[in-house]
Amino acid sequence: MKKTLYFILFLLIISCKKELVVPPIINEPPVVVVPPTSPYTLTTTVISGFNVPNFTNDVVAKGVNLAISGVILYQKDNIEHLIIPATLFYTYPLIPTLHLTKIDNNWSYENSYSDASMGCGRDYTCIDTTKKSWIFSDSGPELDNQPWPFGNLILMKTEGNKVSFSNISTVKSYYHSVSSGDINNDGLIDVIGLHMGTKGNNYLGLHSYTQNSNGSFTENNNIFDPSDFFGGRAGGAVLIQDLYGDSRPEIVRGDYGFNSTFQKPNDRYSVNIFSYNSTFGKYKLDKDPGPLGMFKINDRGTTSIKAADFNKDGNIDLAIATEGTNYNGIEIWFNDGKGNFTPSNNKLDYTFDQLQFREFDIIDFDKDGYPDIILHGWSGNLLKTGNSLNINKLFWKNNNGVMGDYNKGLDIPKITPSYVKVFKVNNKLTFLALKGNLDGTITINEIVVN
Ligand SMILES: [Ca+2]
Ligand SMILES: [Ca+2]
Ligand SMILES: [Ca+2]
Ligand SMILES: [Ca+2]
Repeated sequence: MKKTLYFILFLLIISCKKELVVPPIINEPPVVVVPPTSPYTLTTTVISGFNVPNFTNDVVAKGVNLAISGVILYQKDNIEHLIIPATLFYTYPLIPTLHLTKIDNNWSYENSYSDASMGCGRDYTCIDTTKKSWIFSDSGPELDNQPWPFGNLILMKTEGNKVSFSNISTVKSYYHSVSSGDINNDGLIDVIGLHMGTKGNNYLGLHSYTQNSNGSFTENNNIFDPSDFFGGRAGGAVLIQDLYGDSRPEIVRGDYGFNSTFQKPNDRYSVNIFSYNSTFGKYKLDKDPGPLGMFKINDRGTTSIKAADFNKDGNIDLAIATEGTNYNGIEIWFNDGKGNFTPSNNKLDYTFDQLQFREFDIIDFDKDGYPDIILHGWSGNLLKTGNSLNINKLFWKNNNGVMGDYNKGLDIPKITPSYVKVFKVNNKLTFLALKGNLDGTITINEIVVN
């Protein structure tokens, strides 16, 4: 009897043990291998089979490779447009502007335009973001041992897969910068071209063109007050932007270096802000803060000014790019809300062997609400190492109002373009890395950030 009990107990233990060793049922998820997401998509296309009348392949290549400042990439009606104001800088004849299009994912050469031949397309501004109309500023070529012929402000319109050009300026000038805004408050976008020398009247270095209802432009320099035309003040860049949060935009002019042949040291300033004065019915010099920040050094000249509220205090600030002897950099100037701008410690500076750029764009690339900066670079050992292109160095990230480095994983191997510019295409951050080749072909690298 006792043995039977033990046996039953034994069986119970065994069965318990058996139950214990039954593996639990686990619903394991199916194994999914997630490939690492590349931070970018690179598409390289070589455009061939075209020629620019009267120019040899090597000259076309040179024109493409020096065009940096004036090159634009944009999209309208599912067509991408690449405009290259081919630039030779120092020689005649001027090379025509080139137009390439990307339709159904295929890049092709569209045309060349001798009516938009530029000595150097220095700058551009979009005057109609829907119709995609732009104005380029051309400084003209810098010829050796002869007077410089200067250039024009050139309007470009987009229609289907075509573009057309027309000159809007009345006198040839060394147009170094251009900006757009409604300066006379009639609802039409106007433009101001900043020149560094002109065949006409100087007008503070600022030539204003107001837009007419039929889309043409009329020179209108009486928006300024002649009593503000004093000193030998040169300018390098212009920005039309509402800085005070009222109904009228202000006009900002950035200083350009010191030239003892026509200036006195006390002509040095930094930025001048002209604001609309309703008593005078004109734009008056409103802020003249003197040579502060990087402008303390005499050779510093403004290459580009853009505006955004970098510290998100509700007041629009300035980002000012300057160049000088073996130097290029940007300084952020904060606005106290009354248009008093002060240089901040948010500074970026490079020697030419490190990184060379002239222009930049303000883009909130990480979408955190703080505006960031991306440089348009063409040389320097931080940007180009061996056969790779380190685009990370072009990013200047805003961390809650403090600018700093950023690594977006855009160190791209086996790519040797002449320069890199950033654009928003299809609402995606797109770097355009271009190269003109000696055989007359053009290599287009589109780097879309994922
Ligand atoms: Ca207007
Ligand atoms: Ca204003
Ligand atoms: Ca601010
Ligand atoms: Ca940001």
